[in-house]
Amino acid sequence: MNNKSENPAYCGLSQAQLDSHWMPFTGNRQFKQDPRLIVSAEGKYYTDAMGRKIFDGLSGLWTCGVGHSRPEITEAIAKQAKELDYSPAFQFGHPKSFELSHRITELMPEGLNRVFFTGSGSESVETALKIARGYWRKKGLPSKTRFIGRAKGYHGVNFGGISVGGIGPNRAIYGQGIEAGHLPHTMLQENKFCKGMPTEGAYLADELEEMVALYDASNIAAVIVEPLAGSAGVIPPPEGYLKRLRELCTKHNILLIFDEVITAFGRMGSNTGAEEFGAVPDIMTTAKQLTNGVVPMGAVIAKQEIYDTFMEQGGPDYMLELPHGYTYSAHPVACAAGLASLDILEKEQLPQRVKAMSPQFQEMLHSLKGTQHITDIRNYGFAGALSIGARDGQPAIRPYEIAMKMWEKGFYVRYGGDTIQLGLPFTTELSEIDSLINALGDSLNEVD
Ligand code: PXG
Repeated sequence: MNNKSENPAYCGLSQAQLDSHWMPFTGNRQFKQDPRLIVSAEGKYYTDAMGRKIFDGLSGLWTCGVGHSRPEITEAIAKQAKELDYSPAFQFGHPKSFELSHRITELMPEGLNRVFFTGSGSESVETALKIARGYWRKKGLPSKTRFIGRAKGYHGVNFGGISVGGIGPNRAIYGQGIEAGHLPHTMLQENKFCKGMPTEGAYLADELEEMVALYDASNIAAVIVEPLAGSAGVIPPPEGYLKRLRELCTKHNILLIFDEVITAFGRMGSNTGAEEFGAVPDIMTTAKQLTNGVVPMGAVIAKQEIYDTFMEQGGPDYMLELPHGYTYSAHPVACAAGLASLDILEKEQLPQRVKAMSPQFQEMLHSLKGTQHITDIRNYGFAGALSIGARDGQPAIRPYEIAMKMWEKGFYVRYGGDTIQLGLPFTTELSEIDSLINALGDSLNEVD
């Protein structure tokens, strides 16, 4: 059976078992030669196959801010699975979806009060784009179909999301997408090593005027941006940028969508990025921290006027108003996880904790300035990233090597493109930030 079970790192898996799983966004060939298997998690730490404790420096994939295996969440989902494991998502309901949607609206900026459930961030993005196009049709403006995204944006992996997304390699091999234009990104040379929000760059929002000149507002449905770009390597918005974008969208009758899959529910030190950065979108997409990553779930939150437009134009009452939805929309077990997770966030005042501790995280992260290979450092709330210089023209090699050094030292950090990313659990202590930053400094020095 070609069993590698004599090596505990393989958890008794055969090569055939390893090969059978085509892993997402993973170097499959490398991984299967040297698997990094995680077998359990508690609080801020994973345990790997060798029994080593590993600090979760990205809160899973920006998902698990309140910590792993929280009994409040695991008990809620066990109870829910026993009581009502699944109920049909279409034409029937269960109480928890209404409790959770109302709960979510309480955390939203004023006016965002209609919640559509999905199964992931990518599905939230597709849902938001479809709502935007449908909305304009219902308003009698059917030519408003084009979307404007932004360079370096990440909006998941489905066709709408990669079309508005601005990360080249995620689109390169997939051919024709949907019609989209892209604003420039906001990573300016003069903002390098800036702490928190850069002061320069609000003017970049004015590029929307160029898009309007090019496509005409009568053909543009919506602008979609992450308030803080996450996957591209934690790019905080320049001061005033999002407010300017909001004003321009209003001026030209274009919907504004904030993709808050990473920024909603605490990571910025507020309930949402919209709240933190002082600009309210027409539609917001969320996922990840909504259930603390325990059960897949996303939510799209729309302004009431958008919902009302669909209701008013919905035909007879027995007809559905939005021909869209997922088998797992508002899954009862996900709703139970969401309610328990948001309870913890509120009871333990975790967004407030993130806000209070982020200046210390910022100082410790920026203390790495001057360490070899670092070309930029960016941060906001409990999100931070290092840009790493290329070796022999290859930008991705050093981040990979640094992340592997970190893994050996007992720290999980994310590497992608030319960056190393940190997304601390919301309960992280100063001593843990200190150890993490020290290990990062050592790892950077150990890499050629
Ligand atoms: N929008 C944004 C802003 C995201 O960050 C998605 C949509 C898609 O979500 P799903 O649930 O379909 O994966 C995301 C996901 C990283 C990293 O390393 C980021 C994401 C996923 C995995 C890794 O920054 N973001």
